[in-house]
Amino acid sequence: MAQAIAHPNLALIKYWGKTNFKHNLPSTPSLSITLNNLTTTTSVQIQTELSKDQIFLNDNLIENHKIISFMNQIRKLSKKNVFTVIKTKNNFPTAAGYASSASGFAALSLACNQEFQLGLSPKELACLARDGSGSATRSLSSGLVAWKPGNCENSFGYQILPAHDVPLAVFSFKNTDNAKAVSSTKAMEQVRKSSPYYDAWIKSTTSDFNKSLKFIKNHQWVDLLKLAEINAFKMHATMLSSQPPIIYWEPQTISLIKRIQKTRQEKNLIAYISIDAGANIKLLTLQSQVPKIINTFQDLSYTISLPGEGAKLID
Ligand code: 2P0
Repeated sequence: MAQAIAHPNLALIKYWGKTNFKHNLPSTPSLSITLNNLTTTTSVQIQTELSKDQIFLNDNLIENHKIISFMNQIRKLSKKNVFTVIKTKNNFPTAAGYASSASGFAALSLACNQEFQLGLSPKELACLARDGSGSATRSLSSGLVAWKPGNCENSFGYQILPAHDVPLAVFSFKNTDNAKAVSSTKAMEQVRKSSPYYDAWIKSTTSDFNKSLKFIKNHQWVDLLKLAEINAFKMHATMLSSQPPIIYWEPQTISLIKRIQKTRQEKNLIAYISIDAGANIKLLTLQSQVPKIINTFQDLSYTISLPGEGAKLID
């Protein structure tokens, strides 16, 4: 049996749009921060008597076509026609509002590499994780992680700065329990097909990505966070302009956006907003501002994450 852990990541510059669906090749470069305290633990065990994979999520037997098709790819790669028991657990406090596909496929790729003795290099592993779910390629690495468009062999997540050199913190607020109406895979495709702003988004976010690398190099952390907020809203603008429009936000999302914008001005806080394909808000700040932010949002429920490590095998 092989077992691995991985953390989710939050994109500061968003992956939104694909050039290839089978391999999750992105049309946009992205930049993310791996988050330390949210964890997926996944074990994979080959069991020769099985005739299909058995997948357990938090102890419940589930059907998951994305995992099955990923395991088919592993069987092909390894030339071993065997099935497995996969047990995966998320420790995510429900308050976090993170999808588990990034940490899930990062941990699964690592565990499969070991259990099937694939002998993949870190780059090959990062491409394999990307095939499972695009954002998973970024969860293999620690700290700030970039991922550029390219082909099957050269589009993968790579570290820009290790976790201990990144002075940022992320508050994940829980606004709503509503399940996502449209998956991000589907939403990306709808936007590509129907938003008149899609080409402008790709151009603009590519420029944001290049700026973000400069900000990191110069330690312009506040500039980086401001840019991340602008980038997240631009991504949502592509959804509002698609047909039919995709609106992930709930009324609580808007009220928290307004509150953060108002409070940061009044109290001179470093507090910027990021929102993924969902209704929950992430507040981006500097670690030195964490006590002030805690003090300001005492009435709300949230999780605080610091920059985290990449995926690794465990005993
Ligand atoms: C991101 N998202 O960069 C962006 C921002 C959501 C909004 O990566 O289709 O679950 O499996 O490649 O990785 C969510 O997309 O999509 C995502 P697939 P994935 O974090």
